[in-house]
Amino acid sequence: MRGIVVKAYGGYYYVYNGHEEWECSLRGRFRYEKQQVLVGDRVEVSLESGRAGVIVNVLPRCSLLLRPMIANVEQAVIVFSVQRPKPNPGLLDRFLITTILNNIEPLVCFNKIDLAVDGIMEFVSCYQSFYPVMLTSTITGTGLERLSESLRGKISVFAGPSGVGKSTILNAILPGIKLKTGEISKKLKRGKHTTRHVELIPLPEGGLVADTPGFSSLELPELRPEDLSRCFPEIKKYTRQCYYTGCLHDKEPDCAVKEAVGMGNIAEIRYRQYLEFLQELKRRRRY
Ligand SMILES: Nc1nc2c(ncn2[C@@H]2O[C@H](COP(=O)(O)OP(=O)(O)OP(=O)(O)O)[C@@H](O)[C@H]2O)c(=O)[nH]1
Ligand SMILES: [Mg+2]
Ligand SMILES: [Zn+2]
Repeated sequence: MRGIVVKAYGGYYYVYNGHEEWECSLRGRFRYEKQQVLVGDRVEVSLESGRAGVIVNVLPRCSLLLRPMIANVEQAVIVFSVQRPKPNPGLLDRFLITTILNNIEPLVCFNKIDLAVDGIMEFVSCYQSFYPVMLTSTITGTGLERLSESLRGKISVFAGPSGVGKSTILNAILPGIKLKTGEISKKLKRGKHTTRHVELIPLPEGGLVADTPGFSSLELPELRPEDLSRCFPEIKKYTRQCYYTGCLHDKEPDCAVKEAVGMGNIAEIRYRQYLEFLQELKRRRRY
């Protein structure tokens, strides 16, 4: 039988074949070879009685998300709330870069739009032209149906800072699921890291989705400074028109990217974020 590992704990791997779940152990050789079996891995199982089995083979991975460790993720729903907590643009851009470099499709979800404040749509629109963006509220129900449709048939993860409403959204769109959610701490206006373990949940109309614990910082992946512009679709569009090949769009003259920023064709805030990451990658290189 073939299936996907949907959760792992206590030394057992739970393998879902599209209909039912099997409790599996690992064949010895995986332990010698130190090959890790991860949630999301497609595996071959030799069946034993009573819905138990042994994982005998792990098929090659299409993608690997490191935090949390999940294999074969196709889509990352990157959730930020428009308020409580306020979005952190730098962190959103870090999530986007990580996703793109891991061959995972990003979908940006701005949640809690029932709390929307002035100016937020301007921020949202920086992303709307270049990434799929959805606006949702679990209070009014806005956008939940569309979001649910975009999960169909894929392996998705919900990622984003703590307290933005990832688990609440999943509870609203998954019938019969009750993930733990947390109150926002009044003092810190932050979440309290309610979600802790990783599990892929089967969707009624096909596909799997994982809720993940929120985090508030994210290292940029291994990346050469000259490759950073590939991770900003709106910047990438202009790079071939720069005078210098290998232009980093910082201090160089005749830079088409800086020109586009000046004309308002690239959002200032995204360009400034690009420069900040560029410095970070250059510093890293010096050590
Ligand atoms: N106003 C408003 N509050 C929401 C909305 N969605 C979720 N919340 C609230 O936000 C708080 C945090 O929600 P969670 O779902 O626990 O957040 P999370 O992203 O899963 O947080 P972690 O598991 O810690 O990463 C809860 O009090 C929810 O009721 C929304 O659309 N509007
Ligand atoms: Mg949660
Ligand atoms: Zn340039």
